[in-house]
Amino acid sequence: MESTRNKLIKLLASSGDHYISGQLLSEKLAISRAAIWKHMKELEKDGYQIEGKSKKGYRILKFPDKVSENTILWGLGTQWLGKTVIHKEVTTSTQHIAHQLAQENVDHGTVIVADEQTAGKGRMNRKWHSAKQKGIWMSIILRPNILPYLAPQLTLLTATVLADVLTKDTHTNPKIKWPNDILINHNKTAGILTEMQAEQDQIQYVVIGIGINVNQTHDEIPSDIKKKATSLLMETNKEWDTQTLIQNILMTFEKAYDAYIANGFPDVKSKWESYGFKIGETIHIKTMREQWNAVFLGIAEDGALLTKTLDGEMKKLYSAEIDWYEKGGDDFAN
Ligand code: BT5
Repeated sequence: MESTRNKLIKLLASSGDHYISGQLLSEKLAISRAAIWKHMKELEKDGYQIEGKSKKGYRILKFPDKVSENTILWGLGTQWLGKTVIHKEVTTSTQHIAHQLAQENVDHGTVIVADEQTAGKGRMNRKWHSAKQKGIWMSIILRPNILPYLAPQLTLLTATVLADVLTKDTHTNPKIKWPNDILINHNKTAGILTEMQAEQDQIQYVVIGIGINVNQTHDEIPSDIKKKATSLLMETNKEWDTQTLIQNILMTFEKAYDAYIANGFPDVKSKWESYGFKIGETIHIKTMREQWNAVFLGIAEDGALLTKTLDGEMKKLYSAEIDWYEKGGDDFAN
């Protein structure tokens, strides 16, 4: 059920610059005027600036520019995703919190968002830089009724969601580098980390971690990733409201996920391939033990990387790192 706070924000927002009287608010929300005043004080803590004038009523002067549980929930048009949002100003990693909560049986669709992570992580425990209020650092808990071996498809699905939202909202031209990187102009803007807890043929839960560089300037990108990372600000010369992006990601994710559960992987595969980086070109593939060059054909029905080696052998890969050959250079860039 929608909370009183959400209803209150909606009423205030819908009256725009006009005042809405305390009397009317208390009638519509069926609470006392003292209770309304208390809610107003709470909203101010979330960064809303509200003007209250005697005889006239209340109006919003400024919407929050910081993320909080309430500001994400407000205006979030989803059915099940993000109905519980947990926001932390600072945490080690939203993945850690998500695992703890998932083991305590929180709902499918619970979302954890942080302003800053002190131990943000990538795959194989690599470091993920997550500076304060510079990006989106969030984890989604899912309890999908699919076989565990299909869980990597959720990474590919998430990548298409991020690519869709970035294309639509920021008018950039994102590409997906298999399996989990979103690149803009060849540089990494976002990464996805899918972790799973499963028993035999049943998934207990999946945590999808999403990291997006939003408002870092070139100088704020840490030196170890300067050559290969970018942010939305750097690509568009514009600061972006992380809250709106989070809401759009959650709304787009919910639709894509529901369609995937209903119809399977084919639509995700074709969308992924429409954003796929270097499809049809020669890439460099590295696994723990070997490395070689091959033509990247696309992704298989199960989400694996589909390649053809230079001597014509088709190969499906489930776990590998890929680089690409920069024309005219001696090196493979990553
Ligand atoms: C990823 O791993 O790309 C997955 C990143 C997932 C981050 C999210 S944030 C919310 C949630 N909580 C977490 O703790 N994690 C998830 P991988 O493909 O392994 O890439 C890691 C590599 O990307 C690092 O080794 C660096 O080279 C590079 N890198 C680190 N921080 C970066 C950043 N902010 N932007 C771009 N590249 C970065």
